[in-house]
Amino acid sequence: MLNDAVAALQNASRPVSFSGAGLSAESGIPTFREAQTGLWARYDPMTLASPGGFAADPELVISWYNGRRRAIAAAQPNPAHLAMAQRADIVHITQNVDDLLERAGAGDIVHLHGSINRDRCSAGCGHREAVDLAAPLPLRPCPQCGRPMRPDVVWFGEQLPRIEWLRADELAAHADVFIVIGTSAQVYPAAGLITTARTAGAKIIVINIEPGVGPGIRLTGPAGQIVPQLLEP
Ligand code: BV8
Repeated sequence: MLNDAVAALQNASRPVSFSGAGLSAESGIPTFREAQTGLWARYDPMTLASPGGFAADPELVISWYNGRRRAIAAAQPNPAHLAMAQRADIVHITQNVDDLLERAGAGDIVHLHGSINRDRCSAGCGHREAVDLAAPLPLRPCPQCGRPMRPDVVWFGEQLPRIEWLRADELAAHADVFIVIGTSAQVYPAAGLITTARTAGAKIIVINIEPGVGPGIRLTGPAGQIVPQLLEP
């Protein structure tokens, strides 16, 4: 299976990767659907990562994000991030909001669900600010308009950023190899990119710690082990 995947990638002219939370799991970042631990165990991430959750308790949501920010600041890119960063021929589409691919040195990354290392005005006045992940600020007013600042990520029920979505859709529709790394493929429209790529004739390579079913070449195991074997044969 690995040899088939390596051969497919060696013959590819338009390879694209599509990653989810499993890519950052070995950097110590809990995946989105892993049971939340500690004080967050009683909260549903689907609620916290939503406009309704923020409206109901903005301070709770900001402290959830700031805990994730500090964990990401303390994390390091793992061998999967580093191997992906070495392949400038592969465009990386990710659902992840962390900056581990950037910190690994990857250049061309399409963040479908935004980035946790930025805040934006919750009222949409356009103000954005970089966030120091190691020392994130508490809930605070937008310096432009006074409404609360929020993480610059896409919450459930919110549209994906138009430019990133259109680019990702175009990439999936023209990829000849589509490498799916560490995602449960349950969140749409992002997960629909896999069908787009397959329908367009791309060879699908799926890397996941869980043995799955479905078409394509399935490489079962941790991304930190499998991705370097695939990208640095
Ligand atoms: C939209 C940013 C429409 C925030 C995220 C009801 C109401 C509203 C919307 C909906 C609804 N019902 C359905 C929807 C659509 C909804 C959706 O798809 N819901 C799902 C849950 C059914 N989608 C949306 O709401 C999207 N917007 O539809 O807008 C619209 C239209 C018009 C006008 C207005 C609106 C927006 C979705 C974006 C949500 N934001 N993140 C934040 O992070 O705080 S999504 C979140 O889930 C993360 O980004 C995460 O990446 C993503 C997907 O999850 P995965 O990455 O796959 O992570 P998961 O834990 O699930 O899986 C990990 C995988 O890794 C597993 O397979 C595991 O086996 C594997 N793994 C683990 N360890 C390893 C590993 N693999 C390899 N190696 C390892 N070591």
